[in-house]
Amino acid sequence: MSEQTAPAPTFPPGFLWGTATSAYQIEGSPLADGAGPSIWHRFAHTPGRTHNGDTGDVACDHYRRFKDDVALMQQLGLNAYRFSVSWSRILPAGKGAVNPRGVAFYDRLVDALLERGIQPTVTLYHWDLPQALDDAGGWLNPEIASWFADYAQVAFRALGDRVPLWATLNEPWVVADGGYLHGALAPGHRSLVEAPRVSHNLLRAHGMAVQAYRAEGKHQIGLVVNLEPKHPASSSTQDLAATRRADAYMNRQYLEPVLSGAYPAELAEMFGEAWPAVPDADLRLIRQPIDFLGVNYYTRGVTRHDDTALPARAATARQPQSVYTDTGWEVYAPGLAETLIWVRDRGGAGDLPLYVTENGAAFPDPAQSTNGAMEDPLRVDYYRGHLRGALDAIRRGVNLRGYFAWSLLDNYEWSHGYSKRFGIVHVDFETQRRTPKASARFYADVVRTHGAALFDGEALSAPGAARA
Ligand code: IFM
Repeated sequence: MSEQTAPAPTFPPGFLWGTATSAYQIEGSPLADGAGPSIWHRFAHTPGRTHNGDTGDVACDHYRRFKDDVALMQQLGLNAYRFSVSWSRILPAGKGAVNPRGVAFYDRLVDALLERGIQPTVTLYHWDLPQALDDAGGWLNPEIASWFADYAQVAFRALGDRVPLWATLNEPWVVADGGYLHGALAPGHRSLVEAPRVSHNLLRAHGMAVQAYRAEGKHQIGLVVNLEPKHPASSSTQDLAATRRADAYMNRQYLEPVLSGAYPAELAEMFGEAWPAVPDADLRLIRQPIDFLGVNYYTRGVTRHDDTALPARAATARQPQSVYTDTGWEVYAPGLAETLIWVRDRGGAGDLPLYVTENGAAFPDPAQSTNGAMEDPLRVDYYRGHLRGALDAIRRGVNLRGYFAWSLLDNYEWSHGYSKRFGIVHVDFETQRRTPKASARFYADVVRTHGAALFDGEALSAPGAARA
């Protein structure tokens, strides 16, 4: 086919263009104005748990600088923002008395966003469980489903008149795997028995919060999962079986109960005696109709058999030809479209609206150029590749409604502390100065041109030809 000028490739009207953050990673002031401590407060203050002993005590000081950060979003031309509410800011003990000053912070944030034409999108749980609830068993206590629904109801009543899109949980797989199986994340447990129980309680909590939303809410509610296409490292029977297990463990463990009402059969085999009995009533609770699915996509997993890597007996094989991020993740842009299409066709989502609720990369600090601009070419390439992937998925009929870059700001990357920078805006943690990187300027261009800037400098092939 000959090269010729084609109409600019565009994203659909009404597409949400945003960035995503989470409370503990950016807010700072964790105990201000009557807030209670969260498990991350305790974990980060426990010696030896985080890189360099870093905590979220100050983070990006967003709690006090949120207006400047919202102004920055507007300067970048963004029309949406995904953030999380800190449960223990608004319910210091996790349940019971509401802290009006905590609620007031999110009120002000939502109003500031709306004043600048930016749609707020709230995640109710992004890993910062109130410490008081952890002291009562946390995600291991089945009562947590109703504690979560009660907290969700407080948030819906306070913000639901202005927030049209709600997510219950962010990345339940990471909560269970990182927090209860491997212990790298709060609360730092290491137990094969606890992990599936926690996953199940997370899903029950999701179901009860969706029910609470139906009783109160006027708009849309969904779940955010992190997904990775699992590709076999070889065609050996062992690697193929490990790939199926890894897929069931990471990708299907949450999607199938929520969308289809059953756990993948592989899980019971994988966990053996650690797998809990699952009452049918729980599965019915978990399978509440949702309005959208949020997909966090970062990388793929080329998978090989490894008996020592429980529970899936699967490990990720390094690809010598690939670029890797600072968190050790392979850059694999085709995986975004592959994941979205998989979710639609085989993950059970069908035509459910999808959002890319996180996508981004940590690379070392960008160099400061003479004119003060921050150059981060690897991150620009990452976004170019993945945004082309998002467009490719839309062309292939995926009902994709929005994209959120992770993250607006360099921030607190959990147990890595401040050593991994995911921001499109650089943060000097000494001064709190924000400086947009080249990736922020690139993203702003993509948003302004509805995608055409993804192909700048390239001859576009004829309409209908694949460009991604
Ligand atoms: O920083 C995290 C975020 O909290 C959840 N998703 C992945 C990001 C990068 O690791």
